[in-house]
Amino acid sequence: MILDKKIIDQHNSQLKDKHKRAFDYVSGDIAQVDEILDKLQKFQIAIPSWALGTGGTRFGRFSGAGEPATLEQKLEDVGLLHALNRSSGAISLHIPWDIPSDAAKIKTLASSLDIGFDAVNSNTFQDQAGQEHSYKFGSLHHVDPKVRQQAVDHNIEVINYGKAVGSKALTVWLADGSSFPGQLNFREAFQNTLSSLQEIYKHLPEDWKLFVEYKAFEPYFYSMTIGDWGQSLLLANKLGPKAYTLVDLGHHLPNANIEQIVSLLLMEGKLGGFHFNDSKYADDDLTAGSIKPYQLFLIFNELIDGMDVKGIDHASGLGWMIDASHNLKDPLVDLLQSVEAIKIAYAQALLVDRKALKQAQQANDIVKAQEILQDAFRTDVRPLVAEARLRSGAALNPVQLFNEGNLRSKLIEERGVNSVATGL
Ligand code: AOS
Ligand code: ZN
Ligand code: ZN
Repeated sequence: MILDKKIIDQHNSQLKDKHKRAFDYVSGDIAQVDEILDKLQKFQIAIPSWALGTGGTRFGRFSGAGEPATLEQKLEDVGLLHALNRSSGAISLHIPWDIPSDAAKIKTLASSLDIGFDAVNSNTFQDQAGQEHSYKFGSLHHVDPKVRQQAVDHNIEVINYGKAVGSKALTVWLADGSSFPGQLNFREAFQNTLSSLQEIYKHLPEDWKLFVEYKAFEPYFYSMTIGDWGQSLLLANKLGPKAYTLVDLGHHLPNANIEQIVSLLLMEGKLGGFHFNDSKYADDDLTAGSIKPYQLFLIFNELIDGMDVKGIDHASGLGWMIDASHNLKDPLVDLLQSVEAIKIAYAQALLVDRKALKQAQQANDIVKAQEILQDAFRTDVRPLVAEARLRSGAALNPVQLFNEGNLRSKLIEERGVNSVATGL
């Protein structure tokens, strides 16, 4: 491990006094501060294997140096993030990019780093070498039953890899859609998708969940066969109790009210997983909270409200994950920033005075309601998030430590400049 506990302690003792002043200042006015810190310590956000390397754009890819070239190295990267923030305790694998050929070895390595395995992801949006049928015109929705069967078989294979490492969920995201009117019969495409998913669902272990991800457009620009939360929910309801909708924040048409969507999905007991990221236009996969932090806060505000009404555990009740792609920043730094932004939004939402908000709503006191929300949003909760990290043995300022500890240079020393991650 390139990050010694001693280095973390040293870093923390340097920042200790400044942190204490900031923490005392903000916590002085918060009655339930220990309860909030406890929740912050428990809250974990899974890291997708494909975000550990530099992503590309349509126009090119400028790989960073010292990227993880193997699954073992990807686990080590997540282990490093987790050591820095104690909030990234799981990795989400993507098949075929991350095949755990020796599952026992991979599990041992993961547990030595104190990380678990989040949802496994299938890939029917690319053709793999030696594959019999092409996904050029889709996978689970395809007009040809042989192509559908091949895609179903792949998903079953992914479940088996997931079982081997101890995952408990399968995420299905389909690049199935059409770019021209008339290309597809919508009803047939939907029915084909449903029957393919039903086949996959049959192979899901008892204690597993199936997450159905939707996306408004891209790679196809006229229609997507699972294009919005309505279509995903329709499928999840028809599939059964183990199927849920997965919300990726970047998969909506511009200005969609995502907080309203998550609130209703939660109400229906059908909100399963999350792909956190941020965007200005669509599926930009930018750092969480980098463009619309107020939206992220409003989403958490609805999540907490809904989870508390239903008695759902904040830390484990839903699948929290980042889905990002970095082509300018160091991917690890970017992930640290995303986790931080998510925890900040969570902490702010925990501060909302829910009783007072309810009263304001009942009295149609709009001004009061806005004041309550914005009062929480404008509280600087960074010292709370830092204190939770300190109590968990992590770094007070993970990004600073990553840079000052020259952690990327150490990874380059180990792996070489030209080490490039597999993935998109
Ligand atoms: C694609 O737009 C989606 O967000 C998916 O979750 C996808 O599977 C992921 O980006 C990995 O390829
Ligand atoms: Zn996603
Ligand atoms: Zn996406």
